[in-house]
Amino acid sequence: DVNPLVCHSPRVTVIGAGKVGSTLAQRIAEKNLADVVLLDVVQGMPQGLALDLLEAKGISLHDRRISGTTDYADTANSDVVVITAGIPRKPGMSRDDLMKTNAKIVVEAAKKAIAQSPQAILIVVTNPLDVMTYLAWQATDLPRDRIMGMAGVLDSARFQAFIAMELGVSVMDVQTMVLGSHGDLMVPVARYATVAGVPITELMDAQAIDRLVARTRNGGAEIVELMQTGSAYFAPAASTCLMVESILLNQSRLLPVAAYLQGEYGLEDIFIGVPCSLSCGGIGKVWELKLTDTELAALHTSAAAVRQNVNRAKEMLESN
Ligand code: TXD
Repeated sequence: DVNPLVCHSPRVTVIGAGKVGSTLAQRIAEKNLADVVLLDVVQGMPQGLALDLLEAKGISLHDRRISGTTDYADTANSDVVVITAGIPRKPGMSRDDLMKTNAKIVVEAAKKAIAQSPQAILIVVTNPLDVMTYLAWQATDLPRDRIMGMAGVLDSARFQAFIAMELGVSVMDVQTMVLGSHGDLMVPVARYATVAGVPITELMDAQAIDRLVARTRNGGAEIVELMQTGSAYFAPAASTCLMVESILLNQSRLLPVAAYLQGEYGLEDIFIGVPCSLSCGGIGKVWELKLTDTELAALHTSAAAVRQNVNRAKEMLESN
């Protein structure tokens, strides 16, 4: 007789075995966090990637099971499901151009995955992020603590990297908090950015801060312009892995994630980036920070754009 508590390995399903999905699978396995199921629509591709990752196990020294599939039945009983399926941005494309194609993909993926793993915590990564997370929530009817979108961790990591480079300090001493939607209207809160506890407003002038804030807002596009054939995936996968880790290890890390709001920050019925603690139940708490009038107005402007796009996406889905 096996003890189910001892013998249960956590299981993470990653839907979409593309750049972000496959890099995420590698990180989760190599950090020994969970067994990973990679699912994609392209027959053979997730199986091939899983085999490739499996063949590296002896060198990267972990024992996690990694499998690839095109069949949702193989994802059953996952603890966490991450949706990265979709098409990424091409040069000149806005995140919203992706909306129609990705809306259909995400709704289908969310429904099929949660049907197999009704207890799972769902993390959406596909763009446009805040809109896709809302649609996935509607499609699954998950309680709000078990569904969220990844964007704020990535945007904060970018802001963190730019501050460290600007000041010539270790990135490990820099802490940042980027709120709002994942897009041009995101809200990097400079007041809450610190270097070893010192607010950056004490360490650089307003012009420099504005420049870094602008680069953070443009962070995704900067990489798309350079790469031409795809979008960023190392930092996005690392950011998603951090959320998965905080959940699976029950760490309660305070991270900005796209969460369903019910009145917090004066917003409701919307998914948008706010600070949350992530633990084994998903979102343990949505933290309501004190924002200045300007910061709150920026958050509301970004929420208004998300709301408009959610409505457009719903119309697109209803029209065919
Ligand atoms: O901060 C963030 N949230 C993001 C979001 C950061 C980086 C990337 N972001 C978005 O993630 C990006 O705009 C895309 O919408 C997704 C995935 O980006 P990635 O760079 O990984 O794209 P790829 O390499 O094209 O991979 C997408 C995979 C590909 O293998 C497809 O075959 C697969 O998705 N796909 C599907 N899988 C399962 N089911 C369906 N229906 C499906 N359709 C496509």
